[in-house]
Amino acid sequence: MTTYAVGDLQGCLDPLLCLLRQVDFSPSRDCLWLAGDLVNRGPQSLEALRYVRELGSSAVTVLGNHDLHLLAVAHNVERMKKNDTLKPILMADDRGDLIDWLRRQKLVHHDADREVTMVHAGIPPQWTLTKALRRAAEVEQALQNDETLMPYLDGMYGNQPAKWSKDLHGVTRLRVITNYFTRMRFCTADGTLEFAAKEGTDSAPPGYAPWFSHPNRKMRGQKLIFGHWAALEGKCDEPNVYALDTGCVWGNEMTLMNVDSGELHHCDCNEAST
Ligand SMILES: [Mn+2]
Repeated sequence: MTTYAVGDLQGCLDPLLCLLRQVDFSPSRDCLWLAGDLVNRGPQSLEALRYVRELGSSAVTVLGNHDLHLLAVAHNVERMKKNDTLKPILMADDRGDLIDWLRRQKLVHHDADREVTMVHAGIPPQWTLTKALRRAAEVEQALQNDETLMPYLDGMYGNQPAKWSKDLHGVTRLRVITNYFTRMRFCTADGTLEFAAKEGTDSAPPGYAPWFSHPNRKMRGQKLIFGHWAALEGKCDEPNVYALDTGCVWGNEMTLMNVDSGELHHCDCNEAST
């Protein structure tokens, strides 16, 4: 039994299937972790969502910003944006099952045996693993409860407040947690977020740094897998932190990591889709 982790699919299923063939992945034997953003921008969002759902307990998914956006659009809380490729999901016969499955996925996954954690964007410097799991559970509960789902989705969008405080409550509190786990790239040492910069680590605004590079980061040294930040091109100098989004949907490649051995496999996304 081997555990693999893959970066953002963003509606690219063929490159994933190409990678799974490369490693002879078997759903009855192996496990696939997905670092979120299964859907949007790419051509096969519906197919990707169906594929991962059908893997059942052989797959572990954490939610990304695009997955949450799909939930908001499907519940009529937000409109589709110009470049969204979510329509086939919304028109599908099994739309209800797919959306319901998506809202039951986690924001942070921790494997205690392997001592590895996975999240879509990152974990802010000021949070320990215990804190992160507790905060993630708050959002997971809000998503899964019929009474809180709509207020949560409705209050989810926005860049403020830029920093966590334990005194925050309601949808504002859930928004900051969501922004850390699903949208963060740069922050200050105390976890103040900045969303304008989206390029590589060189594009840090003054006073800010990549979330993983702060020397006082509480989870420093612990193994952490993330996606979301395609401009890193899979490069992350921080020991034990693995950047798996290598920009497949932008014509680069998709990366699959053997979580047990650390071995990386790549698929050229232009080749896979022709
Ligand atoms: Mn993302």
